[in-house]
Amino acid sequence: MKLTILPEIRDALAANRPVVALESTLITHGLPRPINLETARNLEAAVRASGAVPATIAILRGEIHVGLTDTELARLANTDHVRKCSRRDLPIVVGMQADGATTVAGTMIVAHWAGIRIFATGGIGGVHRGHPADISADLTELGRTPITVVCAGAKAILDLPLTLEVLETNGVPVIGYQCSEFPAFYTRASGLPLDVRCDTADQIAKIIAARDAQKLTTGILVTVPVPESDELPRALADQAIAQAVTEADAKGISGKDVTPFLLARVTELTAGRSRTANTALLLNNARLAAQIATALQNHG
Ligand code: PSU
Ligand code: MN
Repeated sequence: MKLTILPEIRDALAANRPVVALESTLITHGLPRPINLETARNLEAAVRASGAVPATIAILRGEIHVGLTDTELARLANTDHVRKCSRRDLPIVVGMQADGATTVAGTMIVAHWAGIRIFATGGIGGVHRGHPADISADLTELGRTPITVVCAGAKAILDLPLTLEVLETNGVPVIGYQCSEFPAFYTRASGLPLDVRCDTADQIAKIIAARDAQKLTTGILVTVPVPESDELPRALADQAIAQAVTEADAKGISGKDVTPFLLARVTELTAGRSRTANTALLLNNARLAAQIATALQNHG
């Protein structure tokens, strides 16, 4: 299988220097233009500023790219109808020579192929509210691919208790970074307890190293609350989410369109306040992922 890996990333991996994978569905389906491109660039810069090499993952005309040039990043951010790629979609986009943006699930798979161990994103997919059979492929992938995903929890557009249950079933350790409750993306807490709290990147690296020594192939989820200064008021977030979920049900939106619809609608309903939170937590997660990737160098 062919991977197109940017030389800088290839060199870093060969020299065992820290690399952080970044997803592309948030660029094509998660954020509107033009802040999608701006955010993608800022995320790469945040990883660099924290001492690691960023690797944004996407499929361009059927080629699997690990790291995008700025021209490629800009093209992806401005292309319509890019396929959202989880596990089932990877053979389709490559076989059809199409463009694909990787979700958390898709990014984990490609990062693992490339030998990258850490990946930063905003929120993971989960179990949808009122639709317990709509379980994101992200949760399945976390159960089978040994990548550590740094996120701000899952948006409360999802059923958070059921999401944690599925992660437990799939054998995924869920770590709170400087927190003891599952963060709810726009808000810092959900009242749902986590498996363990770690206060340093080094502690997280030790858990990753232990998983590897045990030859377990499960992923690890690191959750980091949105910075306090950028948190959304709980009532505003809850109200916008409830309305968006009701609208999605009324419109009969299903399958892979549910998450993009809810994300866009919540942004509208919070009049851009959710955007500040979203950007802040993404940068925060990218920085922590770079610190974990760096700490991992001392733990095999
Ligand atoms: N949650 C967010 N922003 C996002 C996504 C989730 O707050 O952009 C994207 C991620 O790429 C995630 C995907 O992997 O949506 C989950 O989609 P689904 O629920 O269809 O599995
Ligand atoms: Mn789904």
